[in-house]
Amino acid sequence: MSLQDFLASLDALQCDAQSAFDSADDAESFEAARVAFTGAKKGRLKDVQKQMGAVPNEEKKTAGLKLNEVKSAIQTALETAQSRLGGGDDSGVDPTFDPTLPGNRPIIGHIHPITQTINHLMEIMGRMGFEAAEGPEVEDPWHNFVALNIPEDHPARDPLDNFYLATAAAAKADRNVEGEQLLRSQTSTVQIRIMEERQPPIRIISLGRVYRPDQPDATHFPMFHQMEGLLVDKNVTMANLKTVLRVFATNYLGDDVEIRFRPSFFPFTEPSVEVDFLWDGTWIEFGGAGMIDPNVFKAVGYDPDEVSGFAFGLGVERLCMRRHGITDIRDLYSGDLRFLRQF
Ligand code: FA5
Repeated sequence: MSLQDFLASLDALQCDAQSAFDSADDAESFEAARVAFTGAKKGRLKDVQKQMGAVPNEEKKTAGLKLNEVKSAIQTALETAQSRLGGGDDSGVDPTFDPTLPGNRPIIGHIHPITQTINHLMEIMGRMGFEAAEGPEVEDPWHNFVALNIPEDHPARDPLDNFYLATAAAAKADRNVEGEQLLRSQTSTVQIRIMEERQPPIRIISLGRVYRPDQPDATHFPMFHQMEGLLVDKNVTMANLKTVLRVFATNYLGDDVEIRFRPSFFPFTEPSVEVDFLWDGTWIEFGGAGMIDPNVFKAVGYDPDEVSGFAFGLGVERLCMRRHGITDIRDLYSGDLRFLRQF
């Protein structure tokens, strides 16, 4: 068969197939056209393809190219007819899709119990007029220690009790850069930052993460949260501190909570106390508190003869655990959703 004859039969095939698919107006006529032109056994395309064997070898390349063109034109005509008639794969409807089956329930996000506790604490303290304030988690020794009346040789500054950061350059030189910057070990840093920025009267709380290289156990974790409170004004007394903490505790844990101050020591408060709450028959230490030390007022440029104030710092995890009956702090950070979804 000459190349010309082969190309002519391809043209005729394309022309006939095009008009058959274009004029198909129901499933039956479409199916008839499909079998007649593209059918695996008796389809005309198959026949013409067979004839290519008779085209001289040196002209087979041209013949093959044309054959592919015609094949894809017929396929396009078939698909166009198919989608016009609303059937087949192009309809966009998956034939295995059953709209009557129940849907997949989406997984709804969940607020972590510590975040829920933080929101709750802010709400209670907000009702007593305490405004939320924030400070950085990476701190300098001035805000974490010096301004808080913690001198250079104080054990609280020991490298073993803090997460000091190595600067890139110092780390490269393998130098000990203790004292440069650290992850804050307490939220009391925010007291300093706020007093440096503002003048009294001040009434703030700060809720955030703090870090200590503590061995994890049921009540300790190396990263935990504190709620810092600071009130500075004129004639502030220890009775004001106790009232604020009592109102807080009864709002958070219930009317039957009792509060106890135990004498203690913090370099930045004088006098200082440990704050315990009695709840469900047990006394538990929730944090520390006291009247702001005159040296702290001096460090931020306040006159200690003019102003007075109190501060407290409570462990947020301990508060959350007490309220929800959680017995191991590590459960809060295990990432186990079966545990977290309970709250
Ligand atoms: C302080 O951090 C003082 N800054 C508190 C303070 C503020 C005193 C203002 C006076 C004025 P302390 O180190 O005791 O204090 O920690 C306070 C509370 O944090 C503890 O009572 C406890 O509830 C919690 N806490 C301490 N270490 C951990 C830990 N590793 N994991 C979980 N909670 C902790």
